[in-house]
Order: sequence, then structure tokens, then C-alpha cells
Amino acid sequence: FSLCLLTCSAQSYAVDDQAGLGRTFDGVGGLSGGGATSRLLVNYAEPYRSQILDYLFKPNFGASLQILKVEIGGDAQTTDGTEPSHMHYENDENYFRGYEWWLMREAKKRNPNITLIGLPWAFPGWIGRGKNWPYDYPDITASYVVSWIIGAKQYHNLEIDYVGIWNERSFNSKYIKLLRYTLDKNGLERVKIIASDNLWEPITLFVLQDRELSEAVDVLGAHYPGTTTVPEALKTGKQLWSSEDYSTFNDDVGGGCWARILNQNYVNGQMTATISWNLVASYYQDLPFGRDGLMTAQEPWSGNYVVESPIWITAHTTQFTQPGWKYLQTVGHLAHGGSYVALTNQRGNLTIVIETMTHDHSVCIRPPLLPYTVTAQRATFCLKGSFVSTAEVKLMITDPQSLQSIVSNGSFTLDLDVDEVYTVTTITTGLKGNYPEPPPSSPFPKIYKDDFKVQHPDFSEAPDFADQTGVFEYFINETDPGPHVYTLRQVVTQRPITWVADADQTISVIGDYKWCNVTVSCDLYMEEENGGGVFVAARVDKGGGSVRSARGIFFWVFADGTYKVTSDLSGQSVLAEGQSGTRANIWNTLTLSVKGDNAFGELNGHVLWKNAVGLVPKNGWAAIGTSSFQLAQFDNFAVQAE
Ligand code: 147
Repeated sequence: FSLCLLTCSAQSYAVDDQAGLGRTFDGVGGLSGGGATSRLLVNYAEPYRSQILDYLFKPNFGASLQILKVEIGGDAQTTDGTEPSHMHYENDENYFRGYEWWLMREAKKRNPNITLIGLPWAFPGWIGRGKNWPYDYPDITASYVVSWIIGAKQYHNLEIDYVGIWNERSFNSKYIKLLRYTLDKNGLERVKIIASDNLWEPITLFVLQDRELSEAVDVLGAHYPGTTTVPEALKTGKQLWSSEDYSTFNDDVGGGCWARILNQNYVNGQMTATISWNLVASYYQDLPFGRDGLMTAQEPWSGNYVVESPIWITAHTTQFTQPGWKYLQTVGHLAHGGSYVALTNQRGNLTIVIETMTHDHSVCIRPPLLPYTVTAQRATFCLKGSFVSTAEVKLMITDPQSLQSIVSNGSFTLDLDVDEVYTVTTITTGLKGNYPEPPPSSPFPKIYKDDFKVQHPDFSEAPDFADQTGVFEYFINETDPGPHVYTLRQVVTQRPITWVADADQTISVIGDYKWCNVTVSCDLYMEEENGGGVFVAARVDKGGGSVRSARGIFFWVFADGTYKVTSDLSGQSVLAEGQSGTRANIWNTLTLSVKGDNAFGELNGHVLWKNAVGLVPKNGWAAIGTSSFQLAQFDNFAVQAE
């Protein structure tokens, strides 16, 4: 080794397994949900939809993700919308709602080895028997979650590998043990439990103090850990994961954030998996956390999507490793800033990932990043232990075409620039996948119609509607004699166990946030005689966690024979009101026309009110909804925007 020792002057780093190896690598992943972050993806036409999925999941092509984590829909608002539960009601079970099943199947199709994780953010109201809390009846909650796992296998042949507790909310030891017991009782011993998808504490203390809890929990998952862990977490001996991270605008700085944490979550925090919130930014960009995904696919109407830098940052690790590989103990920081990790499959393959991200080029949304400096530097890596004989180490610097053998005399030297990622590996299958440019970006169509007449819809939700409270599903009125056999129906009848403050009304938004002058019309059918109420709206200015305070122009009719025009979803700021003669169990057509400071509303073709617009937002989405958690149907939705 004398030659190497000679070369290993100044800044040199050993790549060595003589003292044993480090932890087992569990993978890099993306998170769909928490919530509704893939909503618009499903409405892309082929071939674009498959191309997007290839960039995310296809091995040796793009991000080549090793983990897919999804939300177990709970009928409630969970950041960018609601996701439907497989059990809206206690006696209801349906494993074909929403798009997470489909997404998991598509991921598995491309990578049969991908690790699948499910985690609830919210639960349907019946789980808490009316209380906004999932742990009073832990047996109900456990069987509800296990049903989802059984349904995944039974209806989609999907084996869920890990399940979580309650995203960023309280955990409960009794519930976690019961969940373990219920899994085992159903033959799901192989399904592992992650806890608690929040901070390192207090779950770590609970695990250290409770033997039975410790036996139930397989992985400690922390969110946005800022690349560090706590000594107690290490003491548990559990795998440590950053089970949600990133959430940063996906420009080059977002890519820098992702590169830095992918390496340093292990270097600083011994974390062996990192999962990006979110997988793909497929929700209206004006909803919260616009474009915080590994790539952007938010225009199904145009087919445009953008493969952003985090995709290629991910590839630097995922295309040259597999879950089950071991980190080496010889990982760390570089002398002039940046970090390196090394992984091996213990059968001769070696991958080294080096990142040199500067502070300003790698700030993540959270936590705050203390100042530090990185400068260009020369680094020599000395191969030792079983890697001495690793003759063929190839170098990849962003562009895999530059593959070349760089090792000589058991070491290699790189001149590292700043804000770069370098992969040095024995793996030769890496590829920068590529499809022809997708169609150019264009705004949501100004004229849009949906009669919801689909006999066998692929998805339970109508294209481009983004539910913000409640769940709107395709529905078939078997007995309807007339034109309303195929409708869209709001189906959440009880306030869910919420994750954020859902509205007291239900609402689904659609269209272009920039819309100002617009006519929205829809046929509406109240199923509730007492307290029934439905609306169409324009210029709706908010969704996500602040949906309760959404403003706009809301035109309501009620089953008690009245109508109302309000500038808010909560119905407090009344612009006009009066008699409409409307009642439940018949269809009414509402038309809302807004132009500048003028507006008018029609009921069944007759003007009911006009010029009632006070202080309302200048622009926003179109929307439909109900005045409370109640059943109601919608048909022949139409928008015409200027
Ligand atoms: C996370 C949620 O788990 C995701 O569903 C999504 O909302 C994501 C958006 O960034 O954020 O929740 C967090 C919210 C706040 C903090 C951390 C995570 N925080 O303030 O540290």
C-alpha cells in the first residue's frame, strides 16, 4: 500500500472496510400524499403520464426511486387537498378510490423491488366515534389501518412493507402495540412499523423505556431532521430514517438541498433512508408548497411536465446502490466543505457519492441552515481493505457519458468544484434517461365542461377537480329516469379526524387561479332535506390548510327555499340573500357570472340576483361544494373564462 500512502498526502480520505461496515442502506424515496400531491398526475394523457412515471420509478432511467410512501387517505385535508378513505363509513369498504393504489402498481411495474409504505394523516370521523381523536378506540383504528394493508394485497397484489402511526401528530404506545398485534394476527408479520413520523422525541424515550413498544417498532422515522439525530435514538439500535424531508421549491437550490441531505442524513445522523415530500408536484401551483416535488407535473390539460434537478440528484445515489447495501464506516465531511458517503454490496461493488453544496445553493425549507463555507478542493480517495483490488472504478460527474476508469495504484484524485455531485462507482448500468420534450406549458382551458358521464371510470374522481374539504366521487343514479344517471357526488357525511382545520363546508376547486371574469354553472341536487345547501363559486382564493378562510364569490341555494351570495366559504359575509324556492331531491341549475365588479346569479335560467359583488378577491379558482358534511350531487359542470 505504499504507493497509496504516498499519494494520500494533504486531503485524502480512506475508503476502507477493515474495521467493519456501517449501517444497512434502506433507500431513497418519494412521498405521494399528505396530501393530494399526485392529484393532477392521473389526468395526464399517454404517453406523458408513463414518461413521468418512468422518470420517477424506472430503474437506470431517472430518479429510480427505491421507496414509495403514500398517504392512507382519511377523507380530510392534508396539505394540498383531501384523499379518499377506503372506509368512508363504518360498514363501507372500497379499495379502488383515489390514485395511490394505481401509483403503487405503476411503481411496482417498473421496479418490483420498490419498498412500499403507508401512513395516515387523517381518519374518517367514525374512527373516533365523533371525537377528533383516533386512539380512544385503538382496536378500531388498528383494524382500519390493517384493512388498508390487506386490501392492497387482495385487490392490487401490492405488498406493503412498512406502516406508520399518525403523521406528525401524537402517537400512543397502546395503539402501536395493538397495531403490531393486529398485523401479526392477520399473517402480516413481515409488515414493519415506523414510529412516529414526527421528531426524534418523545418516541425515542418511549421506545427506550418500554420493552414491548421497542419490540413493536422497527424504524424510528423523524421529519426534517436537519441531517442530525440524538444520542438516545442511536442507543435504541433501531434503523433511523428521515421519513419525510425536502419540501423545497424544486429549482437548482432545491436540488442542492436534496443532494446535501441525501449524503449528510447518513454522515451526520446515521439515517439510512430519506423520503422526499413530495414525490411529484402534481397539484395546482397556487395551493400550499407549490412545486415542492422531485419533479413538476401540474398541467394534465397541456401534457407539459418538467424533469427538475432533484430527479438527477436522486439518480446519483439510486442508480448506483440498492437497499440492502451497507454504508462504509469511512464516510464524512471534506476538508473544505461538502461530504462523501461510500456504500458496498459486499460482493465487490462500491459506490461513492460526493457533494460539495454551498450554503446558499442548498438551503431547504426547514430547519434553518447555519452558515458554512465550501471551496473548490482536490481530494484523494484511497481504496483499502477489500477495495484495494477494486480496479475498475468509474467516475460519473452529472453526465454519465463521461464514464472513465480513474483508479491508479489503489487511489484516485478528483478536483472538486463547488455545488456539484460526483458519483464514483463500479456500477456500469447508470443512464440519464430521456424522452422527447413534452408539449409546451399552457393555461387551463378557458372553456371547460364535464357531464361526469363515464361508465367505468379509471379513477373515483373527475379530472382536475381538487377536493379541499370533503370527497367528490363519480356516482351512478341507477334509478334516475332522466339525464342525471351519471353525476359527481360529495360523500363525506361526518367531520373527519382532521390533520389541519378542514372547512365546515365541503369544496372542490378547479381551473386557473388567475381567472377573474368567468361564468360557472352546474346542476345541483341536495340529498339532505334538513340543512341541505349547495354552491357554485368563482375567484376562490385559498385551499390547503387555510381552506376555512377561503374567499371568493359563493352562490348558494338551500333546501329550505332560500339562496345566499357570500364572499367567503364560511358563509359569514353575505352579499345578497332571499327566496329561491329550492328544495332537496330535485335538480337545480345554478349559473354564476362574474365580470370586473359585477356579478349575477341565475337559477334554472332566471336571474335571481345581480350586482351584489362587494369586496371579493380579484381572481381564483372555480368551485363547487356543500354547506356542511352532507350528500349532494353535481352534474353538467361548465366554466367559461375570459
Ligand atoms: C409536513 C407534512 O407532513 C406534509 O404533509 C406537508 O404538509 C409538508 C409541507 O412542507 O409538511 O408537515 C410539517 C409542517 C411543519 C413543520 C414540519 C413538517 N415544521 O414547521 O417544522
